[in-house]
Amino acid sequence: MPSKVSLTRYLVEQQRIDGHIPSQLRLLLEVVARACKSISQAVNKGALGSVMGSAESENVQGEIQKKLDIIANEVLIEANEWGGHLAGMASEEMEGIYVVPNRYPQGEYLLLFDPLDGSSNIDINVSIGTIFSVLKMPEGDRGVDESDFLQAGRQQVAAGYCIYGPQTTLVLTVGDGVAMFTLDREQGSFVLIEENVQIPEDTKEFAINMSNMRHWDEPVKRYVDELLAGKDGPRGKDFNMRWVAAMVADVHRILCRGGIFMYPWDKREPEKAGKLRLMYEANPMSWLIEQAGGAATNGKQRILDIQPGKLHERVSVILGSKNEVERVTGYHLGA
Ligand code: AFP
Repeated sequence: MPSKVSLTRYLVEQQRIDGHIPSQLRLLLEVVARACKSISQAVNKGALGSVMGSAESENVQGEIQKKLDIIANEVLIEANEWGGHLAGMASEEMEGIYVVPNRYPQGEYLLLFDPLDGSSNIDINVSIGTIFSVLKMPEGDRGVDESDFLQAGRQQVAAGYCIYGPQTTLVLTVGDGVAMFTLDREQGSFVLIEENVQIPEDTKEFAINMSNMRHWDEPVKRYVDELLAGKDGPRGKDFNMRWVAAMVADVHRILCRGGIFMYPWDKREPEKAGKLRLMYEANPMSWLIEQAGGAATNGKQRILDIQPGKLHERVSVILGSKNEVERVTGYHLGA
């Protein structure tokens, strides 16, 4: 490809040359990217745009919503509802699904998103992001309902995120590897910065919220203890730790230089499978990670094979450099 390739051109080539995506999906991804551009502008304005702080509401997970959570959700709904590519949407911030009103043309795709991941970082000017996942409506289905969304992650047809950090970067897979595009604010377009992103199989960097250590399950404790033991321990090398408290930023670091990210099940709320959401966070991120040569499990099973039972299902997440993920998974399976 030539030196400066826009997202539009990349998608057209995916459609035309490689035959990977139908035109409706290409147009849908362009709309998602445009919405991310608007969210990026709102994020950049910060206090100058009156977008900081909490709204006086809770989302379906019982978490206090930030003003930007609500703004980002509205931007994504409004940008996508009339384009004719979608049948419905589901968001971490909304209790039920959003069916595209019948005054607009109906499409064959379903869009799921976490409009603003890492909300606790908004007010302190640290990276946050939008995560999205695209599924196809089941064949022959007439009329959208929640059950149409309950598809395993391996059935995604596109997935990605947009990180709002020092740069705004959109990371995408349509099942043909992972590509990264940085927003060129002067041109107003996303420009390809890397194709065929690959995660090293080994790493010396891990990401986990260590304050939960006393609540972890035995296999996670064993694994992290071994990392902490460093050069003199069973792993024979020193490990470094990072935790941004925004999955989007931790996963972005792993796609850039490897590492392992864990938000495992723990004993704080044992009835919950984990903290992170399967459909809005774990599935899109797991597909990106696998497409970049990494692995993603819930400790026992490949995340992309989990059959969701409900829209807001939670899951334990272990993803990143392949050999490390296999090791922790092995500990869970008793190896
Ligand atoms: P928020 O969007 O509610 O801030 O949650 C972010 C998140 O779901 C995920 O992006 C982080 O990895 C994780 O929560 C951080 O959780 P802790 O605050 O428990 O470390």
